Amino acid sequence: MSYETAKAAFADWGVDSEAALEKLRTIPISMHCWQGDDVVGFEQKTGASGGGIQATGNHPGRARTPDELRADLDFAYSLIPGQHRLNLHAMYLDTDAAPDRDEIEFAHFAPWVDWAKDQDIGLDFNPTFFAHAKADDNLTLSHPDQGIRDFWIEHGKRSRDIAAQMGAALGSPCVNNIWVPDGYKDTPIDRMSARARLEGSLDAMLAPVQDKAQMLDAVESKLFGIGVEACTVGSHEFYMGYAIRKGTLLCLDMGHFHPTENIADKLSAVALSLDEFLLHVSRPMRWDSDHVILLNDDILQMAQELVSADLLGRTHIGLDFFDATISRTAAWVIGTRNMQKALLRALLMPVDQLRAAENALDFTTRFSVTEEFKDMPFGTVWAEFSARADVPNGRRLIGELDRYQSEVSDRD
Ligand code: RNT
Ligand code: ZN
Repeated sequence: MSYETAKAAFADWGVDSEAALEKLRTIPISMHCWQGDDVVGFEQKTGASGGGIQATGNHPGRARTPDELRADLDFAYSLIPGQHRLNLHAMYLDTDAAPDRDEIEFAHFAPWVDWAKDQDIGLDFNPTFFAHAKADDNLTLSHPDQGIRDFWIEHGKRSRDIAAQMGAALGSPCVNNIWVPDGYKDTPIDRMSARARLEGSLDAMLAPVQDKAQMLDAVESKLFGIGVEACTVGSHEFYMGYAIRKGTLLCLDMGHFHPTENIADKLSAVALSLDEFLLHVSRPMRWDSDHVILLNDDILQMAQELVSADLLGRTHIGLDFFDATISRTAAWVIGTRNMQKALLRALLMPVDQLRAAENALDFTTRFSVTEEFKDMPFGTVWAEFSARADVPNGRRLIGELDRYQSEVSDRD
């Protein structure tokens, strides 16, 4: 089918496919650096990431150096239509110095900023509160020991400064997302004190005022992690309250809720109390397994909610998955494109018609239009979108992914 035919088919439903393409072009997706190297980072140490998160698999091609990771990213971005962002973690510093977490500085990330400038890519940032001797007990900002808390508070403050400098250098606010693994394997006796300590540490970290044109603070909740099954100190209720009181962004990770909870449903609920959010788009399978996102119902519903509730302007879309059993660059490319495809489908829905039906309690029309729309030629519009961006699809795309994977397969 030609794009013109598809365009006419959508127009028949009152949907403007040109407007959808134009809108999609402007939506940046923050691609996470950690899919490229299984959440290892470039500190002078090796080993598991800890903190209850785990990349599994040993597919060849893991990026071992910042240069390899940037090469992999350049390749991935070349196959993703549009202009996107990179989400860096503090442990991905690029320097010969070996600063501890409480010693990191903007200079340690300068090569990333230079690269981002060259590629016209915005940067987001994360302090790293795991994979460190002082986080071995899965307690950081809520640790009973003031000295350990202070160490992590300093790391968090420095991360905020680095994020602000990145935002200033690139002319685009850098979202600095705070996630700590803190929790207990077995039922704690004093959750209250742990949460009060976390709150106190966050207050200290967030006390220095930063310019919102340069950086935005976000906080990420979690239900449980491996090793902290009984209690996560920074639970959803904890951070929702905190974000509302302090005016930070709230980060909703799709893997951080009970599997039957629907993140798409949460967006409008929190949107009434918060200005902006960060999404960690992920795919939990039975637990927070961080599988690569598919173009499945969860992602489609999320995209639809962002469009129909008019939340795109208040939402920073970040990805958070890591699979080491498949080509890491293919995971990035296919996962990020899936997010874009979901947004495109949402932008091509006859939202006004569906809303009018719902308001008139005509649930039959809402049902039948939604189902009939599943046969619309979304793929043809996507092909047009990628063709305009000079990005391949289908067998050509897979050929490119295979070619690059075979080039990096002799690493390690
Ligand atoms: C962990 C959180 C967190 C991490 C990254 C690496 O459960 O989802 O966002 O995945 O910070
Ligand atoms: Zn996350």
